[in-house]
Amino acid sequence: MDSSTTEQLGKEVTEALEKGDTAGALERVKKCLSDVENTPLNVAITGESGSGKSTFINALRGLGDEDEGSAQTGVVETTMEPTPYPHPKNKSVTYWDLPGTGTPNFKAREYLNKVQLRQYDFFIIIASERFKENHILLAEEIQKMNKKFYFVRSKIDRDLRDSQERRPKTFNEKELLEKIRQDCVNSLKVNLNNIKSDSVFLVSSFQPEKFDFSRLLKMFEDELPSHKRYVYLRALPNISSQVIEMKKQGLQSVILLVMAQAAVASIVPGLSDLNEILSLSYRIRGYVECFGLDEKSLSNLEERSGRSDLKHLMKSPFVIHEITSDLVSRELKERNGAAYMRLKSFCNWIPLLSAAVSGPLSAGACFKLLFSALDEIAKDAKVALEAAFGCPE
Ligand SMILES: Nc1nc2c(ncn2[C@@H]2O[C@H](COP(=O)(O)OP(=O)(O)O)[C@@H](O)[C@H]2O)c(=O)[nH]1
Ligand SMILES: [Mg+2]
Repeated sequence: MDSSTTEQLGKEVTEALEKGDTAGALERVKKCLSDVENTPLNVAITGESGSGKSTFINALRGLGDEDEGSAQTGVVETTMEPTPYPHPKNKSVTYWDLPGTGTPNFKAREYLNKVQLRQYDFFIIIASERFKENHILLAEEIQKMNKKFYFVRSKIDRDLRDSQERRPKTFNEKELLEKIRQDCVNSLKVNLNNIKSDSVFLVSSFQPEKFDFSRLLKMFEDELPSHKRYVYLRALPNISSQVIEMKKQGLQSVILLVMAQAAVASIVPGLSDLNEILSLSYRIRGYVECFGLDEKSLSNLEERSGRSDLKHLMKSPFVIHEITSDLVSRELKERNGAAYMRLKSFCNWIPLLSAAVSGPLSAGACFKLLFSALDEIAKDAKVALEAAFGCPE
């Protein structure tokens, strides 16, 4: 969310409030929130058949090969149409598996027309070996259309394993990675002279917590237009502390809008239960799912990592217990102390004062609850990740 969005919103809400149109002001905030949360993001993944596109898409969606809704991998591509894979928990984000680029007489322009280049926000060009002429032709055409592309060199785990098996005495992981990176850059440099060594990302979709996967995700974030950032961040796989932190900050930026909604709602006559208006339980449940700490995701993580104790390491009540509105109300009270209780009973006692007194306090209380819940859920996510895979940065 950028400052022009919030400035524009501030102006509209002020205008509505000056006219005494509190319901209208509330509508504006709600619409802004809904726009931020539902902006579509379409990412295209292209490369030769067999290069690892489908597996990479699964990794981006936080799915393993056998998970429900995962893209089929290791199969010969038969379709010539782009296949959409919506994010399992975030329907605004869609990854598109584009048809293979490896055909002889490949025509980049025709290919891009066929797959409707315009609908994508950016492109990922994957190769499991060196980049070839077709990849470069594609990149040049994408560049002409003023769209961004990123080069991903996949299956790095396989390169490392092969080399270690064949040359166990001289094997040096760092040197090998550097060599692969340089090879890729050299093959691209022939035509794309602004390619730098950090423009190629070495990834393993089997071990996204390693190599350049996190750096790639950070690069997308840095280069996305700000109105698309929130949906993007929400959809990220929880592969490293860095990604979890990025995600937390993205989610925090929207709490400010929720807070604005709470503040406006508190002066709209007749609205009093902010917990309900702001769908606090729903939001906090969203955080837990977003960080992969819901029952099912945690079980999956335990299975993948061979650790059976991850659930016991969790501290947030929202991760440990089912998130009911009772739990949320209890936490709201606990986290905001006795003052909240006193004012609340005061408001019940004099209904006319309800909006004036409980409003701002409740808005503040809801804000505090969302902020602290997000913070502790993100912390639990880091603990789970660290326990599962060591300590990926
Ligand atoms: N070792 C390793 N194998 C991979 C990786 N990504 C994909 N593969 C394997 O490469 C084969 C082709 O992958 P797939 O995703 O179906 O490629 P696509 O045809 O481009 O969609 C499958 O057997 C995958 O399991 C990876 O990061 N590491
Ligand atoms: Mg495929």
